[in-house]
Amino acid sequence: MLNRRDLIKLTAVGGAVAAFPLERIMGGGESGPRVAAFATALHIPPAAKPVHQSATTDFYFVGVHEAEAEILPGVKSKVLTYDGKFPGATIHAKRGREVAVTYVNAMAESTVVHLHGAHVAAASDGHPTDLIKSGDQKQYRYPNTQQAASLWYHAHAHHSEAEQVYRGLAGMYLLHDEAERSLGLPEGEFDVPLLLRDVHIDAAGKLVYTAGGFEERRTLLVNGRVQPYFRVSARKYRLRFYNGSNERAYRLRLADTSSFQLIGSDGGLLPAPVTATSFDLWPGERVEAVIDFSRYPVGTQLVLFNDLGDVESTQQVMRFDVTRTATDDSRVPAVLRPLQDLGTPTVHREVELKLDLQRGAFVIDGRIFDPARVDQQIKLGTTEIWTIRNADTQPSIPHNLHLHLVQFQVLDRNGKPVGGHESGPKDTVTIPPGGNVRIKVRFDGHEGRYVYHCHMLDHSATGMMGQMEIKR
Ligand SMILES: [Cu+2]
Repeated sequence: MLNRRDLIKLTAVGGAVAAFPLERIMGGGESGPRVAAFATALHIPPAAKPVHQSATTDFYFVGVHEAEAEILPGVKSKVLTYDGKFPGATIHAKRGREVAVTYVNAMAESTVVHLHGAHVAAASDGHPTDLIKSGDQKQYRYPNTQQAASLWYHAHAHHSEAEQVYRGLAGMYLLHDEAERSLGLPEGEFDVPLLLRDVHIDAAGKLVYTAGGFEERRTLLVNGRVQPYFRVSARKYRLRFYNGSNERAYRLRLADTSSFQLIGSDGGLLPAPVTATSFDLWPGERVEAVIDFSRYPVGTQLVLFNDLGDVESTQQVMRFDVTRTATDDSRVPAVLRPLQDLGTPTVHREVELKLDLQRGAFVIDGRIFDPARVDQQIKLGTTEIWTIRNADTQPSIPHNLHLHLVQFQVLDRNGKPVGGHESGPKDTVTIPPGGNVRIKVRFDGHEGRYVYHCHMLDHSATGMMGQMEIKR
């Protein structure tokens, strides 16, 4: 990662005049308060309750407003929330049954809500310029025609998405289906979503947001609480890891480096479970793992480590405390869900991600996002290969591209096939500095304008976003 000194050096060498101060993009180095790790129980966001259910649709009504949350024990923090909850309530959807959510914006600023990973009509996608202004409301309709997946909803108004998500506007959305249920995976209380993120919080509980200030965000939260402990039974759990951080990547492993099974990715189940001892989780990504705690005696405490952290507060994510024995009739079958056949690619595109030091913005193909411009004209029903290049070697900056509307397949990274959770359906993929990734993607089902952008939200907020228009 780039440090401040490198950047100052670069800026001096390039003689660049930044429209957006670079120290605001790249951040500084101070740290937040030290809070004792594992002092708080894991919080599991409540299930959202529909206000009405018709024959076809579950209706939800959600206020978007400022509220207080207890992030540091005994301290109230001002946050932005969906219905006062940090993070938002978890929406449970069933494949084939529509969900309609009306968001009422009671904040002073505009917002947009995007359901990340969802296959939805453009009018409900949460385009970054499709604003819900202060005092207004908007209903989004989600058809839930895609396979079961760990989706999430979050703020997406252009320029303010990074700060609004940072301040709390994010929640999880679990789409279930019968095919998945029939597999016998752990379910109910043994199926647990875990939203990981970092924050820069001062001793008074104030969330400090500086665009690009990732180096100062040295407190890790899981479902809104600092480094919690989670009391588990000695049995299998399905854990759905979400990376809701603006910029931080995680390399997660158990303290004893024992193995577990990866079963899912952004867009749902992998074709088959993959045994692993660690996995990487980049902003916007989801990884599902089944961990079997039955191999541990009651009384065991097992820390989940982030090997990309550099101090204790960013290395220790949470702790599993095995507190009781349990029966377990769940299983992880050898076959989960075959990958969808995306067809034969007929179009090849290239996309380049880069920091533009002259303009002080992150750009795609040399351009800052402009909603009036269409960057990719796409014919409905085509299968394409996109080669995504990350040109940021000096300074060295990772990026991770997210495409709205679709789930794609990652063909290779720097010419080598990918594995692990990247063998499943994906909507967000990381591209290392100087590297390239090829994806295969089919544009089907919906026409209209959608965006693709870096999911390091501090990057997209400056303009690292493009627009694709899908037409018949
Ligand atoms: Cu980026």
